[in-house]
Amino acid sequence: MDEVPPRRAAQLLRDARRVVVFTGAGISAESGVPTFRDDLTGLWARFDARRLATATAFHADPDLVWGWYEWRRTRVRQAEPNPGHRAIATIEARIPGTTVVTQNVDDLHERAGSRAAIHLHGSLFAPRCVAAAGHPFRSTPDGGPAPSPDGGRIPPPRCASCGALVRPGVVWFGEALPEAALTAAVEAAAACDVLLAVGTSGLVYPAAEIPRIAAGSGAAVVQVNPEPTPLDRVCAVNLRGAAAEVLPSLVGAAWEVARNG
Ligand code: BJW
Repeated sequence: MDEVPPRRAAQLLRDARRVVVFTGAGISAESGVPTFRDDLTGLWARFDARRLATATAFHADPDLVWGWYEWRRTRVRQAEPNPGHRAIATIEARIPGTTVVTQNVDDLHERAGSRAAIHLHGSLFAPRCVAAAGHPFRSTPDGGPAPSPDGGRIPPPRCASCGALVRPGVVWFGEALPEAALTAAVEAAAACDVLLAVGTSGLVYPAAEIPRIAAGSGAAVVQVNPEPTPLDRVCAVNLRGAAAEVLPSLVGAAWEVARNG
């Protein structure tokens, strides 16, 4: 970490009126949800993204892809928000002009108390059919076969409205991000005083533009990540550490600063 407690970041947060918290898989790592690109523990260290996270892969082997996403959905259901998610909900409560923008497809921000997180890459909990209309699919919570990890096949259900295959409601490589979500995220980033970038490798576009847009518009970018990332150079402060430790300490320091000075 640059400083303990991170005084400069705490002061930036205390003085901010409009904050964007931009999160990636690292925020959920300490809840037991694997990241994508971490060596050894990341999903892409164990699974081939080309066979699982593209529309082509789904059409080639829908049972494989649906089974993998059911396995991940089950893992997320069993996970709990960690102190990092809860610290972000505290920032929202303290600074009403806060927007949470996440690349994550889990629901841990919501379960920690965040009100209206913008999901740039969709959700594990919003499957829809593959037809152009994309009819939402209402799943029965625990109805289907139990998912098994490492490639257990499960046939996807069919859409009750049109009979098309149901697919995970996430954004795969080569697919457009949901337009309203991306527009809202870009607008919030362009207008904020402080952007907190938490637990993202900053490698996947267009989401990775969000902190760069904030920096380019004059915001102070504060990054929380145990590792260096390509975002380091646009950051005013880099806090090297795990989100579940750094964020509660940052929030504590911000309002400690507010009380003392
Ligand atoms: C911790 C921690 C702890 C660990 N505490 N931190 C420009 C240049 C080059 C390529 C492109 C470009 N523009 C577009 C592209 C192509 C592509 C792309 O970006 N490719 C790059 C990988 C090269 N982008 C796309 O295809 C996007 N679509 C698109 O561009 O469409 C164009 C279009 C327009 C109009 C019509 C049609 C098309 C879509 C991208 C979709 C990404 N989807 C995924 C999968 C979602 C579903 C699923 O979950 O399976 O989204 S990929 C995966 O990466 C997932 C994530 O949201 C995303 C970002 O990953 P994230 O969150 O940063 O995680 P990691 O693992 O990378 O990093 C974790 C970090 O946490 C690390 O830094 C750790 O150090 C840290 N950490 N423990 C804090 N305790």
